Amino acid sequence: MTAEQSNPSERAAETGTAFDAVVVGAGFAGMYMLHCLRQQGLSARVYEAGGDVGGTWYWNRYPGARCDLPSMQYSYSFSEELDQEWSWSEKYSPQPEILAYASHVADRFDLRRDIHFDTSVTKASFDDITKRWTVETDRGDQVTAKYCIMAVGCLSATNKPPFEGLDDFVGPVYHTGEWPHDGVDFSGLRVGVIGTGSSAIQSVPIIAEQAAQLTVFQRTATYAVPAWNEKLDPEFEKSIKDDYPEFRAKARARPTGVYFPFNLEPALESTHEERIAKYEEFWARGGLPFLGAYGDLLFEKDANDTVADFARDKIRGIVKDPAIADLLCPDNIFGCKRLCVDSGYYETFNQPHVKLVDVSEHPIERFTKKGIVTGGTEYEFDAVVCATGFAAMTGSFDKIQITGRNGLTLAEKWRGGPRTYLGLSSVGFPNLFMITGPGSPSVLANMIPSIEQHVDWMMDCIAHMEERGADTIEPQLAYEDDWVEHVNEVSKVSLRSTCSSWYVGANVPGYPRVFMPYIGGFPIYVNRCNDVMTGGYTGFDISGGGDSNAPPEICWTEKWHVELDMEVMTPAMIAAGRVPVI
Ligand code: N01
Repeated sequence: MTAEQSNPSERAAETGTAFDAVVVGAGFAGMYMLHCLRQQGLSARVYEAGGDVGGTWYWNRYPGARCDLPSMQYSYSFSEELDQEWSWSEKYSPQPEILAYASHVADRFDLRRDIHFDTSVTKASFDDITKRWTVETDRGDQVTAKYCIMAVGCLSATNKPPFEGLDDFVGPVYHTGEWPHDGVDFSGLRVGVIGTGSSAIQSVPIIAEQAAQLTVFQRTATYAVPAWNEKLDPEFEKSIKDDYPEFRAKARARPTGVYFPFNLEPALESTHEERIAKYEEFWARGGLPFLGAYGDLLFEKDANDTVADFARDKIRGIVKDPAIADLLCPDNIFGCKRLCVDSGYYETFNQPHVKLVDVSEHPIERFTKKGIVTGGTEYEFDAVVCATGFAAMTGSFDKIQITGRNGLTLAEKWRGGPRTYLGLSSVGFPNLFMITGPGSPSVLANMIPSIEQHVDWMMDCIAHMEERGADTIEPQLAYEDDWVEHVNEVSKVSLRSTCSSWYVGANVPGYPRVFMPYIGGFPIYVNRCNDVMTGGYTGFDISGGGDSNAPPEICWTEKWHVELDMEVMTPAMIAAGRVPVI
């Protein structure tokens, strides 16, 4: 094969270790980024810590793991052919199927040849003279690239509380986010589960089916709405596929990037009877859309109280032992922590071999050889599952020593909380892009369109840079400060900012409490990104290449020219930052 025939990545590899772009992570973000870089004829190397593609879906193989957004929407939209050829088996597809989808995408677009698996990036450093990033890995690779793209995921760095005596425990300890690939058979075992977030809510009913005894340690009770998952109806699938682009466009115009029924009316303007009827209607639909029963649930405490009462009544209606039901009833804001979607979670506690232990007042003291001690009691186990979540949004960045201009590290810069311009990049780190970084809608929107929008924006930006022969792009401090302030201000409007959730970093001891994702609504954010781009990258300094901040001539992301769906937003709501994001 001649040099002309080989692809750009191969040419770079042949000539050394210099790439146009290095991408960290081969989950849905890194995969799409690689595909787009190739489309633009750029050379790229992707590093992935896992043994294959899929990111979060590669690691989170715990029993019951599945998507809690409809699979017809939680999927890539960039290829009409891909949309048409892939079929989901269920409304909310299970983890193995989502991983199979990622694998199919990797095969279909021949992605794996530019991905180095089982390789973790340890360092990324910017050289102000060469204007390039040097990226190092735990396998001794050292490569350089003009662009460094962090596709590290928002919920990837596992949170493992440093329980005293953990190593003394003789049985296995699993984390839901690092589940063994061969699965775990809990048959006949005494199992302890720590945590009651989404991962526990999904896994507890399945573990209970196998285990001889199951004990769940609950620090904070959790609201969960039934999934009512079901096989995907072929007629429904066909109706979507008949005009998938139109359906995707409708979803992009919604505050969460997900299309489902939404009622804008305020709960407080309905009577008690009307509210109960509405909640029953939305409960029967199930899942996260339940939060769309009324438009003010996440903004007015009195409105939230009505839905919280309804949910508690549901728990009490399911759980037979009133004392256990009381323990399972949360007393905090409904939907303040991320709402969970369940299939038989509360019902599990009606089984005689399942126990609930409240550790809200008496935290887990320590592990022993035989089990866990709390409140002066030792609980004996054969195996323990930590469903203790993630160091969200910033944890994956923390794992890499990222050094920008003048030796500034990202960890130092973010010590008081993440600081970005639009969640895309950060002052002091030229040409470093973050896919769904803190300060973008990310975890408060459908992750896959969020990823696609970021990647498309970055590709437009890179094309603009390359056309002009520019060297670097970096946000201006004033714009970054304004954006951080805006993200913070908008979050205060929502009740979501008021509780100890992973959205604010409260689940990891020592983390600063800052509301990290942008809660102002996906399409509003998208339009802001568009305005920045069409304004000639307003708020960014572009160095080299003449008049680099001139408005760009090309913009191949037409699909992101989103008209807001005003059926679910009003101008007054937008002005007040009260856009309902579930
Ligand atoms: O983690 P979590 P997760 N002692 O942080 C408890 C996404 N996801 O993995 O609430 C005792 O929600 C902690 O208690 P508290 C989704 O976005 C999606 O379940 O901090 N308990 C909490 O109960 C989700 O929100 C799906 O008081 C301790 C639990 O551990 C996000 O990932 C499925 C403790 C952690 O809950 C994270 O979910 C799964 C300690 N020392 C996950 N430390 C889908 O369906 C922590 N806890 C798509």
